[in-house]
Amino acid sequence: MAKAPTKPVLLTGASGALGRMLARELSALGWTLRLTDIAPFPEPLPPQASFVRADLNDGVALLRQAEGCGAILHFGGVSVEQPFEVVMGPNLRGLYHVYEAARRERARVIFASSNHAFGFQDRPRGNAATTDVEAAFRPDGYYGLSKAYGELMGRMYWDKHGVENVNLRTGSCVPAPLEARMLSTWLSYPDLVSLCVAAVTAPRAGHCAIWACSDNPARFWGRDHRARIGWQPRDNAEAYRAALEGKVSADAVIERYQGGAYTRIDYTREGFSPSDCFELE
Ligand code: 15L
Repeated sequence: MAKAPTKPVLLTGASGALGRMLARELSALGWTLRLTDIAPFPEPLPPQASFVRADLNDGVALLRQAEGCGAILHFGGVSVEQPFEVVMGPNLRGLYHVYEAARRERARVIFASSNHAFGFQDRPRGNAATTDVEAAFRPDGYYGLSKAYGELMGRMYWDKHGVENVNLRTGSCVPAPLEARMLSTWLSYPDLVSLCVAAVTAPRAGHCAIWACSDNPARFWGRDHRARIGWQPRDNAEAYRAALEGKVSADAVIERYQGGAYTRIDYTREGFSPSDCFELE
């Protein structure tokens, strides 16, 4: 593993499942962490970590938290599909606050983007990983749309202000896959940790995007910028195949698209059979 960063690293969303896991694992690697979340940190603080409770809507709090930091791991905000009004504050305004703090500190942003920014991309047929890094955003709801906005914000802050950013297009980051779709989308905890380490410590990142799933033979996603930061996942979901491959829904929309069940939430494009509407893409 790379040497610990010389400057502190700010982790937003620290009280969530991924935030707590990252806080524990990165601290064990000797990193100095500033942790923040709107919710209290529910565990004893890891060594060399401090925690401040803050709302992403509070730009001044973010600026204070980021002071002296070399990187911001941005895992905060709404992490599932919600109405626009719920998503807007943390995921749109909050992201602006993160980027302004990064701009002031000349810090790199590692953004927890999501596969749901591409949720209406078709699943590939067979086992071909066909969706490349340049694929069009096809958000499957307001949450996915906020992630597309976040990636585009990274594009703009790199082009205009030279703020480096690595966009992690996260699949399903859970301890073990739970359904057939996750044979494609699963990202193991150890692979997320190594991805964050690579994203923070790579000498140069510019603006780049990584399909953040483990080395799953059934993954949907192809080429990305992982070589730039030197990341290679080690785990894969195949050991779960026998238990999970029958765990599919009976819904043609859910099974057709990469975003799975998120595509069905508030879906009102009725009156088309799936094959009709797909001809008009
Ligand atoms: C995500 O982006 C969500 O944060 C997570 O809760 C899962 O739904 C995951 O995507 C997924 O697609 O499985």
